[in-house]
Amino acid sequence: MADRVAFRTCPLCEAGCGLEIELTGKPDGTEEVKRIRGDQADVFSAGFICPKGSTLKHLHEDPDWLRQPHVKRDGGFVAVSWDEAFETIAAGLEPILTAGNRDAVGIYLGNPNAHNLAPMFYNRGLIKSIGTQNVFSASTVDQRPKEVSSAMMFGSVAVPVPDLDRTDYLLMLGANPLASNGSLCTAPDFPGRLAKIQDRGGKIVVVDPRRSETAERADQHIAIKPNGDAYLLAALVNVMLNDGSAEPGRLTKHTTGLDRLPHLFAPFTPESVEGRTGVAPEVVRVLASELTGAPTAAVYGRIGTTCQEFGTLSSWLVDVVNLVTGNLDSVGGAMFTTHASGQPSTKGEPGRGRGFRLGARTSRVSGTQSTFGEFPVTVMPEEIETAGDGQIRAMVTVGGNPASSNPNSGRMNSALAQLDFMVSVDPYINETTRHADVILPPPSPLQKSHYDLALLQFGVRNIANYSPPVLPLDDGQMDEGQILLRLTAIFAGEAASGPEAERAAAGIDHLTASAIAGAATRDDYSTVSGRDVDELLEMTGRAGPERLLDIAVRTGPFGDGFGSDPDGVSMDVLQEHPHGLDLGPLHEHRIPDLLRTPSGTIELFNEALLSELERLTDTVADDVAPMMLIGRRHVRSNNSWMHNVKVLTKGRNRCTLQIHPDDADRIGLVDGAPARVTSRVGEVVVDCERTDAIRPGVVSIPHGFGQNDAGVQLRVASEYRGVNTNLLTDEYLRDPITGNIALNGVPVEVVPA
Ligand SMILES: Nc1nc2c(c(=O)[nH]1)N[C@H]1C(S)=C(S)[C@@H](COP(=O)(O)OP(=O)(O)OC[C@H]3O[C@@H](n4cnc5c(=O)[nH]c(N)nc54)[C@H](O)[C@@H]3O)O[C@H]1N2
Ligand SMILES: Nc1nc2c(c(=O)[nH]1)N[C@H]1C(S)=C(S)[C@@H](COP(=O)(O)OP(=O)(O)OC[C@H]3O[C@@H](n4cnc5c(=O)[nH]c(N)nc54)[C@H](O)[C@@H]3O)O[C@H]1N2
Ligand code: SF4
Ligand SMILES: [Mo]
Repeated sequence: MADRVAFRTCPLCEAGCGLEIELTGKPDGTEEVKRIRGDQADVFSAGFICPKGSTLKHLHEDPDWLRQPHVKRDGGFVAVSWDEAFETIAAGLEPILTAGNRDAVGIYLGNPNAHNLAPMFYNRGLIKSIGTQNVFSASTVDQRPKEVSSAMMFGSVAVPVPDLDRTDYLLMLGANPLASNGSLCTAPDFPGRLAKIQDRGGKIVVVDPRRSETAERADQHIAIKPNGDAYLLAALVNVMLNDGSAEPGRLTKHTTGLDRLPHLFAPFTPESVEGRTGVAPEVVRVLASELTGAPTAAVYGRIGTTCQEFGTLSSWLVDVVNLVTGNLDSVGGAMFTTHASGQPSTKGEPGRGRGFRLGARTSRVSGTQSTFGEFPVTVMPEEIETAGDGQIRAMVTVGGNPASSNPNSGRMNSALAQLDFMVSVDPYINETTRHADVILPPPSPLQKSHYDLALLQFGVRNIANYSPPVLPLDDGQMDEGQILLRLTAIFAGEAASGPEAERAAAGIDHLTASAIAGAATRDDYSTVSGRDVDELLEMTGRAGPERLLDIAVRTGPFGDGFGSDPDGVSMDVLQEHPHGLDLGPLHEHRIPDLLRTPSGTIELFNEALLSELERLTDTVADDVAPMMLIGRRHVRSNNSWMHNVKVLTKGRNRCTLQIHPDDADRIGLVDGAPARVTSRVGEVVVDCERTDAIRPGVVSIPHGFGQNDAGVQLRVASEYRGVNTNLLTDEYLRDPITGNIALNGVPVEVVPA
């Protein structure tokens, strides 16, 4: 029997499932987790859970999860006090900061930041206090092309999500939610939601070079060639324009550029693109007529469409198809989530804004343009290696493992090894943090509060869900928000240790709260317009991230406006709803109010997109590489950092090279034999797995493995038989608009090893 049951949202992936956590008391007064199950009462996940969800207990108890700061001495790490760690950081940074150019410090933010409340609020202040232009994040090995295409069209990062629960027809490209549980589409129990589409007579089509777990369950699988998506989508538009079925409906009057479509899409006939897609013209024509003929339909693209050479163009084309089929912003189509804690599309004047500008800055070495204040990670190594004013000499990593997750790991590792100083906020000594001089470990997920500030923006329903920490901090641990505030204070020139440092951290927290509240009071269209900031801060009656969340939610679209709508949402209300607050299905007809473009319309074209369309036109008849590498995810792993959980890694080796039997026979590879895979940048030797699930001419290796490098202290993960596929991915193979890496479609050679 449990002594206590706690409820908490799972922070491990974008699905955000509700967990029911049973705890028992121990004689020393502390508590132990007995069992973790899906929370049947969760308003969004209704009991669904994947094999990773219950491993929050294992993460919490993992002996390799650091519980004290670690400092490198004589080549090894030793545990120290927090004050000592922060003093070491201040001393290590001193020569770099006094030299003047703040660009000498780079910062990399990894994926877990998007799943953690405190960093979502405090990282911005940290970046500001470092004062560098060298800001990098996992976004540019991931979804940046989709954010940019959305911002170009709608004026802010408003990413349409497929209305899974009401659609009649779902076309998914480069997404495998049966393994990933969904991405840029927050939908706990994605598999169940897909099954219901079929149960109600709808159809699911999956476009993927591999017959993925999702393709297996779909009604139709289209085995496209890697990088073929932009050509395929362009051909769909071509067919719809030619047969007159393209009909944006009510959005016609809210869109600029529709008249240019016929001319620009004329080159992309189903016949002309076949060489690039490997898809028969007849299949394209049927797909086009099914999309326009279905009562409602949604097109959804993910990693296979963003992490490829036409990332932004493919992402844009997904929504062009949603638009011309009349399915954008309407029920059952591709819709916009209304996020309780607010988002750019719910702030400022409805229907108009400054829009999106590409490349406010250019990088020092290669002149690569920034997006949303960041440079693509593809330029991080060259910024570290290349001497000159502004060369990166120190790095701060927060919840990221670029040495494993970023392209050309060989080069990335040697770049990180060249730094004068490095600080990592991270629980593990892994491929990246082994290069650090100081590691500052956050507590485990069970010791943190949670609210999916980032991911509920992409919900297939409007949901708000707050969880308090399940377990307290142990002696000697520090809250992740505090860690970030203390680090921020050091860059701001404040004290690194003692009560003065704590006061400085509290001061920065207060500034953060004032800034968030101030932005709302200065917004003429907000419910707290003109109110007094200090009064609002006082009214929250809370501290830290909870105070910030209270402000965000109360000034958000469902908020109580600090009194203006007594029935509205606040932290008090969220705390009264431990299973989450369901704010209903997605609202249709958000356009035009949602738009933040200068014209007040959906802007279909700009110079960058036109030049990519031209490149698409110019390359339509080109040959593709004879063998191309793509990635793969498995439900039991999570990027590079959960292979230390034994219950997840047991069983057969999942880090294999999947190869079609025809290719394997030609090359002379039997099942299980070692294959040598070579790309422009590196090579790996990996066990081969013959399977007809993959298209001939394509091989697949999952990422996040190969964690046995010297210095890595992950007892379970280091024993796993695997290789790092990012030794093969090429930092110069990228989407030209965003610089986002093309992790898929990497030309490789495969031979027996
Ligand atoms: N279990 C688990 N869940 C996760 C993660 C994890 O590592 N493990 N990671 C999380 C993260 S950070 C993210 S971003 C999401 C990603 O979520 P998804 O995008 O759904 O994840 P993937 O499984 O990588 O699916 C990408 C699919 O694209 C296919 N593909 C590759 N190249 C192409 C191409 O050129 N065209 C097309 N059409 N398809 C292509 C691949 O074969 C693969 O099936 O998953 C999240 N969830
Ligand atoms: N070949 C290939 N490479 C890929 C991908 C692919 O599909 N194929 N997918 C890409 C994608 S979509 C992504 S998002 C990136 C991810 O890239 P990264 O975010 O750089 O890497 P992760 O593997 O997610 O590593 C997360 C790090 O955060 C730490 N961590 C875990 N929990 C916490 C926490 O609560 N707080 C802090 N501070 N740290 C924590 C872990 O120890 C680990 O070091 O990988 C990319 N790499
Ligand atoms: S699908 Fe699994 S990892 Fe993702 S939130 Fe749900 S339980 Fe957690
Ligand atoms: Mo990701």
